Amino acid sequence: MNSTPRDTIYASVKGKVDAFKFDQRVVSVFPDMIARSVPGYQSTIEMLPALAELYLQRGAQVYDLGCSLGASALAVAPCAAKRNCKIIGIDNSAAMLKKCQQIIDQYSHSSFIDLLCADLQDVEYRHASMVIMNYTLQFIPIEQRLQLLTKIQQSLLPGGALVLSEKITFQNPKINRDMIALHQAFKRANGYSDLEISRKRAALENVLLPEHYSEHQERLHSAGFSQVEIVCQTLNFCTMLALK
Ligand code: GEK
Repeated sequence: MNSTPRDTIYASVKGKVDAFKFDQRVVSVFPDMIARSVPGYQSTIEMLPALAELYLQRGAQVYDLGCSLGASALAVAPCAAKRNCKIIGIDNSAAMLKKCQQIIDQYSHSSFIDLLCADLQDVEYRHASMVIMNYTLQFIPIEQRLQLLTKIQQSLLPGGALVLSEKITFQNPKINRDMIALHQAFKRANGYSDLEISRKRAALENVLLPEHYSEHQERLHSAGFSQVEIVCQTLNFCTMLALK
């Protein structure tokens, strides 16, 4: 799968579970954690070069919001280099960004990527042709999401696009329960124990706040996006495309 250290953060039975934080402990196992926890993560990253070919405009900026270790930024970097676009990766975890810089420095397109340690809500976005927000909006308090998405929409040039990936919920209670069970089966198949699954769920309670697709769709339209579609979905994780 990958050669990074294995995520065993929630394997221990000891102690109470603290709220999930993107700290050094998470950074050191992050590629393994996200690959084994998020169904469709790899496909989402693999789709980005083709999306970049469609939406990157010469000389415009690309944002990777909640860039973590730079997987999304690196996926669009070859296209950004070709079209002379600057990619700005933003994350508010200093530990993530330090490791992200080390990873990016190993790639030939690293000069096209700048990293910024900041809260997404405090940044002034400008001259963007593509904004990527993969599994990050879910960590922003729900009542602050519209303001952030409106700022992002306003920063996009005509023809610009937002790629938004999120964990989602389902309106029908049985389907919702079944999707959660299928997600747990995915994690179990990837080697997480029932203990690890339940401790991680407790850590993410009130930290990761998923919403139904229709709530995203409505909010994206309220933020000014003209078109909103799902481009791919695996169980309770989906990637939406919103056009200016
Ligand atoms: C990937 N996109 O590999 N401001 C800035 N960063 C934030 C904020 C905030 N308010 N809240 C959370 N983050 C990546 C994966 S992970 C998703 C994204 C996950 C950052 C946080 O520090 C973390 O690095 C990232 O958003 C979310 O494609 O772990 O489920």
